[in-house]
Amino acid sequence: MTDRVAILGAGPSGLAQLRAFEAARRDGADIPEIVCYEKQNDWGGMWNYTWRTGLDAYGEPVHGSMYRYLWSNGPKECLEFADYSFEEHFGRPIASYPPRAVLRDYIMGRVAKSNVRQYIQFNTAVHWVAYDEASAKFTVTVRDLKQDQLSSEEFDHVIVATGHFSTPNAPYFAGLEQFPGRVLHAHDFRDACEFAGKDLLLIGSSYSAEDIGTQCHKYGAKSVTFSYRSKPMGFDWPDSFAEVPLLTEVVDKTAHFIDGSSKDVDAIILCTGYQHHFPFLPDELTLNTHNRLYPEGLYKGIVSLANPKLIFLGMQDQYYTFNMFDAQAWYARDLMLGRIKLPSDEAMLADTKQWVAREEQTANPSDEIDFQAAYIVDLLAPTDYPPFDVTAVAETFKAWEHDKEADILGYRNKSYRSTITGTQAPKHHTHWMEAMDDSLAAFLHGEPQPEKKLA
Ligand code: FAD
Ligand code: NA7
Repeated sequence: MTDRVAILGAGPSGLAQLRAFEAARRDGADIPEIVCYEKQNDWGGMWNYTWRTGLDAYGEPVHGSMYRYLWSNGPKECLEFADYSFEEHFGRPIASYPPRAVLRDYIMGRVAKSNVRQYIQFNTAVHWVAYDEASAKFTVTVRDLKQDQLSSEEFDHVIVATGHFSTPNAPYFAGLEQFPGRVLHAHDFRDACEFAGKDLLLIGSSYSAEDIGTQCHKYGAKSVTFSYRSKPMGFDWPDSFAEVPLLTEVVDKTAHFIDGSSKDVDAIILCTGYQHHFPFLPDELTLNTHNRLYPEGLYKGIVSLANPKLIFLGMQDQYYTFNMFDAQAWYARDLMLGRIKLPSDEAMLADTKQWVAREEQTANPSDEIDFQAAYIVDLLAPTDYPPFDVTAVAETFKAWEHDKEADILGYRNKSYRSTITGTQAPKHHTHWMEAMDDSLAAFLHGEPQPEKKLA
């Protein structure tokens, strides 16, 4: 096959694309020539922890938004690969909520067993993608960060797998510039210990606010106040937490809220989400969307309606993660191998509109989970991805939602059954609130830490 494919990014989505091609190659298929560009010095994407914030060693924006002590915020049974179980990777069943290093090890384990690393050019940042109608080819311009050199190559397809949780959405609030403490976005949050003994204000009411707030509490924050724009999270928080409506202004250390209440705080963390940001794409190829389950402009949630040879992976708001990226990558691979044919532009637009309309009918997390499950079932139908009970995973997601509602600080002590192996996960040796060491060694081999009794 003479086609050339560029994969931008070697995080879970880019690696899923490499794995999908590798599976076809092993089955005897003729696969295209692949080049994967990754600006970090290793694969793993968001799951690589970095202490850096702002710019990296070469002046590129730091990709990482993950922080120390980050544990999976959903059961691992909901993100398990159908072709590589946790049990296969670790050689035994493990608990349902692993910390970051353990999940990273799992993602890496699958690709390390194939020879796909050879396709990746590390320390290489994509700077521009152009499409030429006459030749029907893309030109991808990259900078070799170590050599500080630009170069360009031509491709028939471009897969954008650069993630969308790296460029902060950072709104302004009056008085922030005179606030005497730290003001930061969740993207730059690294270590909860910095905030021990402090009164914290977190703006936002979604995953980042919830998780950073609970981490800070776990590592000794004095109080955590969440300020919401639309609605509170509504969990049964311990006494040192509060949920208040939106911040209006900050005067010295005092935060004022729209209901007239106020609170003196030591630091402010903007947990206000991220922008889909593609500085390497021209206007006519870019994806304009907010964080939603079915971004407009993408047929099957992946194929650009602006140019169907341009594919985006992982651009959805995510319940399903790694296994959804696999479904997308298998579908995208089969398009590029000619196994799946695209319908007319009109049919692609009509199909996309009906999914977008369907998303708009969702009213609660349970509907959203069912919606994303239906999307994945639709994607997988024409592919040879191994059997994967998407609906059973949706039920596990609903159990997770329920367990969170019941106990926001204790839900990570629960365990669930793998739909891939049928194994019920063992309980972890230590309750999450007492598990202060988030290393792989402590998780897999650590001694149980006794549960502290509340005074
Ligand atoms: P990413 O992992 O973001 O990878 C994108 C890759 O593209 C990176 O390696 C980056 O360096 C590279 N890249 C970007 N721009 C360029 C460029 N111009 N040139 C070259 N390379 C580039 N998911 C879960 O399943 N469970 C969790 O518990 C969970 N917790 C999360 C916590 C936080 C704080 C965040 C931010 C996300 C969390 N997620 C979680 C979601 C997470 O984003 C996905 O699991 C997954 O990492 C997405 O994979 P991706 O490959 O699409 O993007
Ligand atoms: P999300 O899930 O996109 O949520 C963003 C939150 O920020 C949400 O509560 C928004 O409120 C809030 N927001 C956005 N803009 C504003 C302004 N201007 N003022 C106040 N509040 C605002 O992002 P997260 O970072 O929580 O999660 C992203 C990923 O990171 C996720 O997959 C996790 O696993 C980790 P809204 O509800 O829209 O009113």
